[in-house]
Amino acid sequence: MKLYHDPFSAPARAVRCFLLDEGIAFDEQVIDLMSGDHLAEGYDAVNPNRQVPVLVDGAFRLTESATILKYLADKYQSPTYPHDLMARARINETMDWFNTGFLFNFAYCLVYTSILPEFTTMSVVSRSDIEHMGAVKSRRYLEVLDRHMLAGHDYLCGNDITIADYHGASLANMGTAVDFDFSRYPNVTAWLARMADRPGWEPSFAAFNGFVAAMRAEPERMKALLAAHP
Ligand SMILES: N[C@@H](CCC(=O)N[C@@H](CS)C(=O)NCC(=O)O)C(=O)O
Repeated sequence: MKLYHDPFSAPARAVRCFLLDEGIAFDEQVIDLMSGDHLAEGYDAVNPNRQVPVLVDGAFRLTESATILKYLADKYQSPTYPHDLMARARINETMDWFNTGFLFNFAYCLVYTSILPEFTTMSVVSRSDIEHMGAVKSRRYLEVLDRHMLAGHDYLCGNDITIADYHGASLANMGTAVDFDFSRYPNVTAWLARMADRPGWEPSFAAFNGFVAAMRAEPERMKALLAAHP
């Protein structure tokens, strides 16, 4: 089984962290997005979307992180994706929630507007509209996450960790790239700290944390570096 990933991809970090936590053996290949490895001839045969992560299991190939997590949890009978109908529906609902509204508003409108060249090079008018949407709408999603989804228990779907936590925490953690202040959301803060204690977290997030530290130390150099990416 082989994982194609880039340590700078949040969905890829979620999958890699899960594989390491579960002690599942896998081969890996870094597809360096900054160098344009995903645009290289031949990578479209691995993933026609030219994205990471990709999981290849024999002749079988998956290209969506949430589906990869579900597949791995089922294949290895992990308790992080229980078979009980309602427990599973709650996990699916949580992952859909992160992949739709949360991802769009928090990642695209709030985080990416500050770091990704596709956004930072936009005209100031359109960019500020998007940033406004990111700030306002993300607040609502984070309140739901904090006051409902994480209220009264340690993980998203109860007191036991599930694949939804790997998926959601990796997406929410992207806020560190823009120094997002989570202190208004104490349950989210505690949950992210809990996830950061997982054994697979440090090896999966180290490179991204290094990038965040470099962004803080040398923002202009890092922005130029990102702007040069293909
Ligand atoms: N829905 C996909 C999203 C994958 C995705 O957006 N990957 C990004 C990195 S975070 C990528 O490979 N981007 C390269 C590109 O789109 O050119 C998933 O959850 O796996």
